[in-house]
Order: sequence, then structure tokens, then C-alpha cells
Amino acid sequence: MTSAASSPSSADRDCGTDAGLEVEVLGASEELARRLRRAALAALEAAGVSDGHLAVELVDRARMRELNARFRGRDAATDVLSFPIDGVEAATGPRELGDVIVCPPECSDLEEAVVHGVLHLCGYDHERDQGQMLALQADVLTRLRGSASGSAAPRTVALAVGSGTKTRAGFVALAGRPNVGKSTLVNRFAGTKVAIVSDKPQTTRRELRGVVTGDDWQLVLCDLPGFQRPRDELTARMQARVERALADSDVVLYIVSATEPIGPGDRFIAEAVRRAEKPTVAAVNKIDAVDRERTALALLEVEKLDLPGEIFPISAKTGEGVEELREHLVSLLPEGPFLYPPESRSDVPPELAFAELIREQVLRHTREEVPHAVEVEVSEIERRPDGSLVVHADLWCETESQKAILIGAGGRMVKAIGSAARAEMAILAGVPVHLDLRVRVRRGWRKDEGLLDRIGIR
Ligand SMILES: Nc1nc2c(ncn2[C@@H]2O[C@H](COP(=O)(O)OP(=O)(O)OP(=O)(O)O)[C@@H](O)[C@H]2O)c(=O)[nH]1
Ligand SMILES: [Mg+2]
Repeated sequence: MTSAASSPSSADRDCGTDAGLEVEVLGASEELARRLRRAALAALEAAGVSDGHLAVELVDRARMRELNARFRGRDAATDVLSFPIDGVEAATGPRELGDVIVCPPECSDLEEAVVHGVLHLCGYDHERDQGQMLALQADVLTRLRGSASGSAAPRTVALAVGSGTKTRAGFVALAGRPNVGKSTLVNRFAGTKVAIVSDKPQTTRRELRGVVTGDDWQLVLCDLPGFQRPRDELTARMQARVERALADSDVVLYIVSATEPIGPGDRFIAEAVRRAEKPTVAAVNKIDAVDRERTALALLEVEKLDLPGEIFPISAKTGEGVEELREHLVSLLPEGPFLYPPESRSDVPPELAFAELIREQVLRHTREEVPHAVEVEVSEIERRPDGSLVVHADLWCETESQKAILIGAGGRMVKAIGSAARAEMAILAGVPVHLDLRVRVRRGWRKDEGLLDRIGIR
């Protein structure tokens, strides 16, 4: 270490290697250390560094202020500092790359801060490179999170809690069969529309996160695609994403629907949840749609799955039981800094949020194979002088006949989809939205790995 930071206990250390790279994370919980290590490795890879040892250390405000005073002559705590070490060949082990010091109470996003610090360490400088570093940073975060990300430098946010207060924060992965109500529950928790919802199974294709923050806790809910056996590259990626999210979560929330008996799909997921070996909570959703007897039976069926942890009867639709579930989830969170600014409700960037609102209307307006054959990409969002937005979007399908259905007689279908989506987009944006929507055939997009990469399904 270049800095004279106090040495954390061994329980706080996470050290891992990847090819010739070694990244050590100090001062973070096990789960957080794993995430930050992955972020650092992704940034090193993007910068073309393939060997060396790097340390990421989390410090409190007082320590950050001291480092700033000593090395930069500034009496302030900042979000991240990089201390490169050039050309020092260690006697044993990989060469030293340097240290990235991160101050969680000053960060809006810890992964972003680590990527930012590592890129600086690798010689990038956003103040002089005309956007090159921030573009690379956005690219790394996109790859890490499987969806488009912003490209701003880490910014300082004031947290609602003082630095002396202990906070709890962590990731809760929602695992359950398609259609049991995972996205509806995330929206209910976040108090806003984070994820689109439909009565068609496999609505959710990417991991989206909803954020709920209390005085001294923050729950990050990872809405996941309904777990399933893969059929093509798209569904294989969706399932791989779910497995990774379970492994990366602090708590797993297993969800079934009271309206259907527990089936092989639910048991398959219960197995994956058990394998993840995380603190687990189960919820029986949609109790508003069944009588008490059926709810009791569903609770019993879940009990027989023999998962660890408590079981909650809830209705994501009406909110019944959701507050009790939330309190219990918070009690299982590890102690740690907030992971998002307290005012955040989701991590979904505007392009993706708009694309999903359009896809939601496609799901509402079409049937059979069409909903699953459609993907939406927002290519551009323009702001007009009057403050309104112009959103350019492509609606892909796989065949000419699907295109004909989507356009409809006299263009009626695409108009109906567009105007319903536009209304939702205007609510989200808070300003009027003009939508330029084109229907295009893109054969086999569900198998096109390059394309799936580009649209963030990883
Ligand atoms: N009655 C009732 N319906 C619900 C409830 N929660 C969700 N639903 C409905 O169930 C359907 C599926 O909800 P989603 O939230 O999209 O389900 P999901 O688990 O995210 O589905 P995938 O994304 O396909 O995995 C929608 O029609 C919801 O309106 C509930 O508590 N009660
Ligand atoms: Mg969903």
C-alpha cells in the first residue's frame, strides 16, 4: 500500500486473481468485496492491463480527508483517489499497479467509483482526454451490469446518515418462475415503475434493480428474468444472469404464486436457491386472488420445499404483507454503506426504461409467438427547445409476417402501441414525448450474440 491506511482485519479482506491480475479489496463485506473486485478487474481488462497487483481500500470520511490533505493539499473528503505505482517490480508475485482509495459515504455508486479510480490508475484522465475515459468507464459499467449505463464521473452525494451511524445495505435477488409477480413486487417496493409487467411469461429479460432507502438501510432489489430451462441464446443468457445474480446477492427472495400449485419449475428454482447458500426468504404472492384456504395450502407447499428462512404471504398488487416482508429483508442485510444515492429508485438508464415501456405495450397488444420475438432499441433521445423529448426507437421482430402483424391494417397496431407507450413515457419523463417508432425485421436476433451483447442482455 502506498498510503499509511490502517490495516483491516483479515475478515475484511477479499483477494482474488484473474489471469496475471491480483485485486485485493480491503474494508468491505465479503459480498461487496466480490462486486468491487469484479469491477476493478473489468476496468483493468478494458485498459489493456493483463498483469499486476492492485489494492482497493474503503475508508471513512476522516481518513479520506487526511489523504487529500497530505497528498493533494485539499482539506476535503472526496469519493475516490488513485495512487499509481509505476514500474515497481515486486521481488515475488506480480508487479504493483497501485491503490484505489474509495470513500463510500462520498460515493453515489461504489462500482462506478472503483472503475473510475482504476482507469485513472491506468493513466486515463477525463479532464484532458475529450470524453475517452468516461466513455470507457460507461462501457465497463455496461458490461458489468448488462445494461446501458451513464457516463458521468462519480459525483459526491450527501447521505442521509452521519458517518458515525451504522447503516445496512445489500442486494436482494428475486428468484421465481415466470409470471409469479417479481417485477410487480419490485415496483411496489420502489414505489415507481422500475420494471415492466405483463400477463405473458418471460416479460423480464435483463436484471433491473429497484432501490428502497430508509433512514439507516438500503435495499437493492434485483428483478430477474423468470427462471427457466434455456431454449436459445437469449434464454440461455437470461438463465446465466439469474445464476450469477443469486451468487452475487446478499439475500435471496424466492417467490411463488398462490394461484398455481407448486410445480417442477418452482422446485427447479428452489434447488438453485438452495445451492446459492444465501440467507433466504420465501414469499407466496397473489394472495388477493385466492381464498384463505388456498393461501394456507400454498404456504404449506412452500414449507415442504425445505428452504431455509421464513415464508411470507403477500400481494404485490394490493401491498398486503409487503411491509412485513420488507422489514424482515432489512434485518438480513449486512452492515455496510449505501450502494446508491438515497433518492435513487432504480438503476435503469432512460434509453432502456423507454425501450421497455414500448415493449410492454407490444406485450399487451400482441399474442402467441409475437411478444417473445420482439425487442426494442431506443437509438436516440433528443430534447427540443420547448423541453419535450423526441425518442427514436426500432422495434425488431424476426419475420415479415410478424412485421405485418405489428404494423397492422393501415398502421393501426403500431399506432396503438406507440400512443400507449408515449403516454407512459411522458409520465416517466415528466415532459411531453414524441415517439418515432419503426418496425424492422431482424432475422434470428435471439441467437445473435453480438446483438445481444450490444443491447445489454448478458
Ligand atoms: N392478482 C394478482 N396479480 C398479480 C400480483 N402480482 C403480479 N400479478 C400479475 O401477474 C402477472 C405477472 O406479473 P409480473 O410482475 O410481470 O411477473 P414476473 O414474475 O416479473 O414475470 P417474468 O418477468 O415473466 O418472470 C401480471 O399480470 C401482474 O399484474 C398480485 O399480487 N396479485
Ligand atoms: Mg418480470
